[in-house]
This record gives sequence, structure tokens and C-alpha cells, in this order.
Amino acid sequence: MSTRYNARAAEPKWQKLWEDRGTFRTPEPSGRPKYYVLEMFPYPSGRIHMGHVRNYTMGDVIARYKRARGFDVLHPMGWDAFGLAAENAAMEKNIHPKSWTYDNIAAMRAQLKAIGLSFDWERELATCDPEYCGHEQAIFLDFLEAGFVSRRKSMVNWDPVDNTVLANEQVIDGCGWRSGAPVERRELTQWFLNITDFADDLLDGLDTLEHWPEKVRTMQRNWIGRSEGAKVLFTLDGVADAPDYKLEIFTTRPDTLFGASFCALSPHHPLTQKLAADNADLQAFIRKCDQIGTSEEAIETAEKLGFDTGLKARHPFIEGRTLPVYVANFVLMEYGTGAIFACPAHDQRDLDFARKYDLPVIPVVAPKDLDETARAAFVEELAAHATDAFTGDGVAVNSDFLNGLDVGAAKRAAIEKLEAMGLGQGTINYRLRDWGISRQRYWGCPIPVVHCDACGVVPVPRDQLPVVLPDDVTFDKPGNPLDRHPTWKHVDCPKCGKPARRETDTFDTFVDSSWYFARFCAPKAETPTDRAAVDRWLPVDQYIGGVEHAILHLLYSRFFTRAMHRLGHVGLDEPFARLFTQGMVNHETYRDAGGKWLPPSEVAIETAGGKRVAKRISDGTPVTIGSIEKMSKSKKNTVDPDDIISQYGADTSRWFMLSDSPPERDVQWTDAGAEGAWRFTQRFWRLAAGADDIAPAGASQPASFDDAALALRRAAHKALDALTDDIEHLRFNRAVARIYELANAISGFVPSNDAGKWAKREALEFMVLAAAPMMPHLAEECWAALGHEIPAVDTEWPVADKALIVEDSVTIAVQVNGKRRDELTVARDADNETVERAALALEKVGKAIDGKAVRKVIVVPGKIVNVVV
Ligand code: ANZ
Ligand code: ZN
Repeated sequence: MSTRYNARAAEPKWQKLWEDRGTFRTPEPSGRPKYYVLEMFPYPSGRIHMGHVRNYTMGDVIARYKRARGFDVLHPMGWDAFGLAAENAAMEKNIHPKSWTYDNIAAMRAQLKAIGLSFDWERELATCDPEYCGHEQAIFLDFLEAGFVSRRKSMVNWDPVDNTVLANEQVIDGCGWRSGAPVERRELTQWFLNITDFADDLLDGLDTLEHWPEKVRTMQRNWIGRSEGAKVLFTLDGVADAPDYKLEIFTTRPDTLFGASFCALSPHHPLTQKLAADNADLQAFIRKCDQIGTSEEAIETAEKLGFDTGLKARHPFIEGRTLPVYVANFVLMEYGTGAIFACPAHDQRDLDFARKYDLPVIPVVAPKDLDETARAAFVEELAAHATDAFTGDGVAVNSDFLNGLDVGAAKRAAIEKLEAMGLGQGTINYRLRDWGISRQRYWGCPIPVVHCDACGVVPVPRDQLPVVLPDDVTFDKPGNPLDRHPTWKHVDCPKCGKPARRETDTFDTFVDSSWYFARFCAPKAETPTDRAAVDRWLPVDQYIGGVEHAILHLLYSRFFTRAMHRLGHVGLDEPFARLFTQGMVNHETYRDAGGKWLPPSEVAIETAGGKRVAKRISDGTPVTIGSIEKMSKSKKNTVDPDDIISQYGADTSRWFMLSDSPPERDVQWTDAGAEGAWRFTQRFWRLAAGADDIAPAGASQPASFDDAALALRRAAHKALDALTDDIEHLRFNRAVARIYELANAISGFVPSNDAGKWAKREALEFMVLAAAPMMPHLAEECWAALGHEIPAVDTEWPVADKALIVEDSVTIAVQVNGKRRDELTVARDADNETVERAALALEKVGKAIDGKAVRKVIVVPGKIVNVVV
């Protein structure tokens, strides 16, 4: 045996062996149980980063472990390959998005292979493959036929300088990221998936996902945002040509109607538009509102702005009371009815607005349990001065027939009355919007329809799918190259044959990732999914990814699965049985004397006078050590997995990524940590491959063991048992700790006879097989060195002998006169006399006895000791 483990030689060797043997090819149906483990597929940005290494290593541990446990495992990998970065590269470096993407995929595939991940590469797919696109387009046409799709006008972020639509993430502080020009809102006809029709179902489904983090379920619940409330009609005076114009508003607080002080319309409400037609001031006001951009956050944080229309709304309950009608920037057209009544006393936005425009504040809810005087003081203060609205629970006041009711009862009573008057009704509203899937971008999956002046929207016939992107496009001008392509968009109408236009919008890339997990079940099927294959493999048993996808990607995938279920593409509603969201990989940050970020590879750290100091390797100039942050390009605090692999080997980075922190938490990458992991791989190798005092492979178990050998066996079986449980529960850091413990136990053991040698081999084999999912190459090398011909990867998971795990000591409570004073750990088979003596010797027990005479000691073996004085 060589004294050094050479990862650089060993790792490619085993990777080739696995590949040659087709080890990770997904098995044909075998009657064994199935396990589908999936990590969120990466965007092919160009290089694998440490976050990927962490994510994929976790999935790999599970996949390898489940294989060893006798499961048929599906563990696929692919590429979420459409998106903006490819177009940016095209613009900046003059590379075609397609070649940029496929080149990146090739580079990243090679990197992933070097990590030794157990993917079935024969199932690899990229969402930009024409084949994948074609099936996605077919699903879209199915959705269209089934009524899951609609087309309507909606607001987009518009960059007035680049003349292009911007995604929300391209709007920075209200300005276009490239042009820097203030972004405007514009109306555009777009495609939507009717996810709101599934809102209740998506909400109810969350209750069944017991193996999802509670935090993610809560985020989804809030995103769907179901609220119960009412629609109320306010009759308006003063609308030209409409004497009794009925304005419908949505409220969640009909109980506060007696506190109404004004009504407000969205700048995009049809009534606003009608009024603006001959009102230049209102037009100017609308334009001002449009400059905020479309993101909810932008609208929420912007200063409240209002425009008094001069119209008056009649209060539904109070004869003769009218309310002014404003147009207000904080009212969204996309929510409720796009119009509200405002009750400033009990809504913060309304209060901000009322104080600004000097409108009445009428308190109609007061905290419970206030006496007459306190309540009057509360009302007086809130009405006159308060800048914080009272949004808590309480009882209705100043509210006629509602007085004295709590909020819930008052809501019901108000709705009942409105319904009786024909002026409103109870309703349920969702925060969730329909999913706008149109993107005015080239590098996406084309939406497969044609626009004909005579026939309207005509689906592309199925036999003409996929609609593929044209390759000959340029990115020298802003806007969508498909739009200005000379030929691609001009087609004959599939229905009437007259000249027509192809849709030039492409799908939001979230569409691509909403069904890839189903495609992986049969990635070469002629139809989007193969029903037998999805029935066999879905749901994904364990899904692993970043918490940044907790809302959109997971919600869209859940929606797609439901919609595909209704159309028979899959046979279930919930695609992911278990979800795990892993933490991030962090690193220290460094800056040079000029404040510029420096990558760790350019910095040397030394310890001087007990303090860590850093300097620049190239010229020795001082470097400031900054805070620990998520690895990112902007702060340059990244470590390239390739460098680590060539320096230490893949197993070292895998081991370190699993070891330091619980997997759901962030982990900090440090050189010292990586080096420590590397040293352990060396020690592991010496221990397993260098053992010359062990029984031969396959030797039969001796009849008996001496104490030391038995102790080692107990330690080995306990470690194996605990580690198995840890992996089952994704506690990888603890699994790592068990291997360290076991290695220590083995190191401290010297066999004194053949039975001892047998025990040592057993312990070593456990150590190697148990570490194999985490450090697969090293395990193979050690397994071979231990004399095995069948690779570790094809060896069954060892089973711990429960008899060796049972604790041989017990902890029992000690009471004095029935009161618990202390506890005692004794041998399980200790006799009563021994237990009694040990109990009386306890300090706390002695104090409790306090010199009194002991009358009796009752011992319940294995459970309790009671001293009676
Ligand atoms: C009157 C009222 C009184 C309200 C009160 C709240 C408190 P959630 O819970 O998020 O559903 N609202 C309704 N439509 C709106 C729109 N398009 N843009 C902005 N705000 C809108 O919020 C519902 C509440 O938000 C509604 O209830 C309405 O204000 C406002 F003491 O009506 B409320
Ligand atoms: Zn036509």
C-alpha cells in the first residue's frame, strides 16, 4: 500500500469504472421499491460553483445510499437552459445564445462528472433542446384547449430609451438596468396561465405536504393570500352619461364601513381612464403613477399620491353621507376590483393618505374591555392625532347596527345587510395573480400560435411542432430579435391559409422548469410524458434545492402537475413528496488598500501575534479581512470547485461540504476546513488500506470476542445504526461525525487474537461502506484494498445488529420522599443493593435527607429509587 492516497489518480479511475459498468443507469422495473431523488437543475451560467457542489453532493449521498438499500433509483440531471444571461452574452461578447448555452453545458457537465455524482447521464436534457420545447408547446396547446390559458392586456415595465420590455429583476430603483432611464408601465396583450382557478386546490394541497419545511408552506400560503371579504357597490354622482354609476370595490373589512372617509380608484381603473379622456391634469397624474414600475414592492413603498376626481360616492348605510372619490397610486388594478373604500382609522395606507390630503379619520373599532371614558379617549386620540392606524381586534363603535359586535361578527352582519339591500355580497379574494408567461425575448421557448387577421389566434398544428427558434438573429438593437426577423414571423394561417404572423413572445423560463421532473421519467418519450413511466417514478421522493425557489418555482410546478393531471399527462397532484432546502456556502471577503474586492486565491492569510492578518500574494500589500458573506461574483469571495478538486480531490470537497454545518444552514468555506477534510481522507486511507492486523475478507464470524473486541463491535454497530438514521433524515453533518468517531474507535483498537482481527475488519468495512455515499472514490479504493472484487457501489448497505446496540447501562431517577432530587447511571443488571448504595451516596440526595434517619429505600429496577425518611 502506498502511504498516500492519490485522489487525482483514483477519482477518474473509479468514475470510468462506474461509467463502463453503467452503474447509475436507471434500472428497468424490477419489483424493488423506487426512489426518485432530484436536485434543482442548474442554469448553465458557465461554471459550477460551490453552492452546486453542496446541493448535488447532498442529493448524491441520498441516491447512493438508497441504491445500497436496494431501491431502484432515478437520479437525473439536466439544464434550465433558456434565459436572459445568454442574450446578454450575445450582446456583450457577440456569441450566439445557443452556442454560449451549449458550450457552458459541456463545460459544466465535465465539472459535475469530476465530482463523481451518480447521475444517469443518459437522461440528460436541456430545456432549450428543440425536442423538449416541442413537448412543452404541446402541453401548452393542451392547456389552451382545456381553458387553462387566457390572453389579455396587462402591465409591463417599459424602458423608454431601449424601447424594450423589462423583467422585474431588470428594474433597479425604478430605472432600466441598462439605459438607466426611469421605467414606465405599459399595457401589452399577453398570455396567462389561469393559476388562480387552482388557488384553493393549491392551498388545500399544502396541508398534505407534511414532509416540506413549514417555512416553505407558509410562504406559499401567504403568496396565494386568500382573503375573505366583500364586494360593495357605491353609487357615484357626477359621472358624465351615467347618472347612477355603480362603483364596485373590494374590502376585507366591511365591518369598518361606518368609518369610510373616501373612495379610491386605481390609475388603470376603467372609470379613471374614462375621466382622463378629457382631463389633461388627470392624464398627467396617471403618467406620474406609471413611473413607479410594476413591482408590488415599488408601489408599496412609493409616496402616496392622490387626485381628487370631484365625484361623490353615496354611503351605502348612511342616508345623505357622500364620500370624495380619488384616484390613488397605491390602488392596484390587478387586485380585487381595482377600487376601494378607505377607512383611515383602521388601515395604515388609508391613514397616511388621509393625513396628507386632510380627510376625515373616523374610528369605528375600539379595543375590547375599555370602560366608557377610556374608549372615548381612545376614539378622540385616533381621530385627531394618531399616525398609526388601529388594525387590531376589538368591538364596533360609532357604527349604528354593528355597535358592540366584535370584528368577525360585525363583518358578517354588514355583509348580510349589504346582500339584503342588493348593494354587495361576501366574496373570497386571492393575492395570487394569474401567471403571465409572455416574454418579449429571443432565448426562450416560442409560444406556438399564429395570429391571423381573419381567424384570430390559431394554434400551430401539432404536426408542425416544435416551433424552433431561427438561428440567424442579431442583438445589435434593443428589443426582441424575433419581432424584427425578416422571415420567421411571417407564416400562412394554418386555418385559412392567408398571410399571418407568428407569435413572437416566448415562454417565461419558469414554464420550462415546471414539468422537467416529469420528463425525466421518460426523457425520450414521443409524447410529453410516458404515463407508465411517470406512474412508476412520481412523485419525486426527495427534492433538494435553494430556498430562493420556495415560492414561484414550487408553486408553478404544483400548478403544472395539477393541470397535467386533469389532462392525463400525469396521475397525481403533488410532484414533490419531500422537500429539502439547503443553506448557502459562505466565505470571508477581502479588500485591497484601495477598497477593491479580492478573490481568496490572491490572498495569503497568516497568524501574527494571535491575530489573523492578510496580504496580497502578488506584492505583499496589506489586505483587509471583511465579513463572511454568501459566495458571489460581485464580492469575488468565491472558490472554484475545479481548483479544489485538482488540489485535494472531489471527495475532500464533498466531505467538507457535508461536514461543518447542518445542511439547512449556511456553511463557511475555509482553507483550514478543506485541509482538515483532506487530512481525514489520508487518515481514512491509512486506517482502511493499511490495516495488516485484520481477518481475511469473507472469514466466518468467530464464536466469541474478548471485551475489547466486543467494545469495538458495539461502537461499530452503534455508529452504523446512528449514521443510517442520520442519512435517512438528511443530517449529513452528524453522519460525518459518526465516521470520525468510528475511525477513532478503530484507531484505538489493537486486536489480541483472531476474533479481534475479525472485529477490526468488520468495523473497517462498516466505516468504508458507510462513508461511501459521501466519499465514493476513496471508499472504492479502500474497499478494493480490503480485498473485495465487487465494487463498494454494488455492495449492499450493512445492517447493524440491534443486540449489540442495546445500551448496557440505564439512567434512573432518584427521589427523596417522592420528590425527584437527582439521577443515577448504573449497569443495567446491577443488583438492588448496589443501586441503593449509589443512590444514597449522591450529594443532592444527602442534602435532601438532611441528617434524618432513612426509613426505607424502594428500588424499582431500571426505573426509579425512592428514599423514605
Ligand atoms: C376597507 C378597509 C378598511 C380595508 C380597513 C382594510 C382595512 P388583503 O388583506 O391584502 O386582501 N384593497 C382592496 N383592493 C385593493 C387594491 N386593488 N389595491 C390596493 N388596496 C386594495 O387587503 C384587502 C384590503 O386592501 C381591502 O380592505 C382594501 O382596503 C384594500 F380598516 O377595505 B380594505
Ligand atoms: Zn386565418
